Amino acid sequence: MQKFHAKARKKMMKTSLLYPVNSTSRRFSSLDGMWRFQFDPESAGVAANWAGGLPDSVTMPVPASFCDFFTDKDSREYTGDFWYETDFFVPGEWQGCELNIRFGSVTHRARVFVNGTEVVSHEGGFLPFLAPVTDVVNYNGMNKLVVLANNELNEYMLPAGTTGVLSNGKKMSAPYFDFYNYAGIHRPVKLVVTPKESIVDYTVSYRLDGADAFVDYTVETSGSSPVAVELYDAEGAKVAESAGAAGTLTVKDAHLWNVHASYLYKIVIRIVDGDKVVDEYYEKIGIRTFEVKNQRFLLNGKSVYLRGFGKHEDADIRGRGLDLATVKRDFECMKWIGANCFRTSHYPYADEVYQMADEEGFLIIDEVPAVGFMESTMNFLAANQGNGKKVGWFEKETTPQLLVNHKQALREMITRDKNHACVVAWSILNEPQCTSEGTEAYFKEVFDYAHELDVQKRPRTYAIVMMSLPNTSKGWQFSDFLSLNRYYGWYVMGGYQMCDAEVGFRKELDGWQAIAGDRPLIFTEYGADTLPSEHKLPSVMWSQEYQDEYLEMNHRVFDSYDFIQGELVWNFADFQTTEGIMRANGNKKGVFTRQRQPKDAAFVFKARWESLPLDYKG
Ligand code: BDP
Repeated sequence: MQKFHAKARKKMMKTSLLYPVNSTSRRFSSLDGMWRFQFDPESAGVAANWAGGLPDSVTMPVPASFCDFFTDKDSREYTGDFWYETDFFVPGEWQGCELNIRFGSVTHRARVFVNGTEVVSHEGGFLPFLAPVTDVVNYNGMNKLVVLANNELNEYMLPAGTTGVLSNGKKMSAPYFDFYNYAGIHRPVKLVVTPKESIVDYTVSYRLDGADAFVDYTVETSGSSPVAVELYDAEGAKVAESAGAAGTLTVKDAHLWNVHASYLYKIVIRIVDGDKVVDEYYEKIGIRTFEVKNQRFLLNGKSVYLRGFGKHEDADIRGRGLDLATVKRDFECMKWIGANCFRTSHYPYADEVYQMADEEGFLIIDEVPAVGFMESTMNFLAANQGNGKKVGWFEKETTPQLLVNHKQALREMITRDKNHACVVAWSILNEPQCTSEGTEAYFKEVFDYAHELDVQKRPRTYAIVMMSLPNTSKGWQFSDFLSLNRYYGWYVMGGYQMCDAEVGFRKELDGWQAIAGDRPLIFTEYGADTLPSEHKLPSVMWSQEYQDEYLEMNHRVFDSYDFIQGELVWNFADFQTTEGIMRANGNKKGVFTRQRQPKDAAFVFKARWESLPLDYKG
């Protein structure tokens, strides 16, 4: 692997993660399309000056995972360095502006070269970053953009895993997580043009007062010229304005954003110089409050019972690459079935997913890629992984670097997603090993950091793994609400033992109820692998009938505990994983198939979720 290090930025200006828009002062152009691509198994490309152009490339669409296009196994499973290349034109009239190339995500790490000069490197495969190119592009001419990426896994990155070498000398990633290690330029690439003095970031938070609302805002700019802010309603009428980089917009008779009843205002932010507009940015925002109180989730002060899914960004052929058609279909399926919430398991999704959730009135529990933090033979179900040693995950020599990467991911996720109405909670980890001594210090650090970063102080949680119990887990105390991943009736006491599973499940829940205090509890995972081809009467595990019976038992249990305030089934759709004896060409716990068609269980959910009032158990 060639060196991937966080390059010292030439300018110490904070990177802007604002979603690109065109406005009176801003331009962006898409660089998506058919790029060129080459594997670099020897990590020889930097020394051989591939930054100046790839010597022997194939075509490759962007955005997409590279893996599933190939028809040979070595290419699909390729682990190591790989390169992308394209050319782009920069108009002469952009001279004097700031130019950045925004990558929605490159998995898992990238170094970016423009016209042979390295402009940025970035660690982390699920969040955007900017490559500053103002000083390296040819104006009124063509430019070469080359990206060196790498998909190796290690124990101090998010998500965690290892990289081994096969007997044929090929590197192979071994994820400690249960989704395929898809890699590539996964999200849109845009050339973003802003004025020299520009809006870098803004933050909103809300207070409700009877029928009125107060929108408290702050704006960060790269200069010192005055800032003006306006708010427009959905019909385009101006409803509030304010001057200054921090202030309050007062909205009379505010139309609140709600579940399945979205209402979006448009915030317009300007840097002004007398009559002149120096920079202008705008975005849609929804006015709402969200809090945890007395074992309830309160949206705009009213109780809401969460129902929906843990999801993945995963589909045929394109892998984890953004595909707006799949995003659209997913939302239509989720509306049809009566869901109101999903967790972005196990990583932050593409910007466009949150925009859609804002528009459709869905609640999101936003998760950083802190998954695979578990040292055990379960890493992850495949026989060749994990060394069986029981070492606390947060007491390893890799922990300090892991913490740095974890905080970076939290910072980037919260910076990017904080203004979305749909984002109501942060999930700080998924199924960490959290029973050993080092847990508390690590958890305190990341949970406090999320709180510090979020002006809205959204509730924080993490998904608690099976066998991590109230009396053994050292992590749950940091959560504002409890999130359990539980598989009673599947991994534990499945099939004919279903009655024992129910007894065991209730016993465990009694324990959580005793310690929960004001915290509500939700299920961030429960589910059973189900092959859409299999029917069996009476049921057996893997049949559609069994999935229905499993769900019936789980829901009976949920309904008998008042403090259970949400059910996010695992998973929305079948998804690809590493191959192995525990997985039948992927994880089949989907309520929908990978092609987004319903299994029988989808009708069980539709009947249930449509019959439960929004404020069920409120
Ligand atoms: C949990 C993980 C999830 C897996 C799921 C399963 O959080 O990523 O896909 O279980 O086993 O351990 O299906």
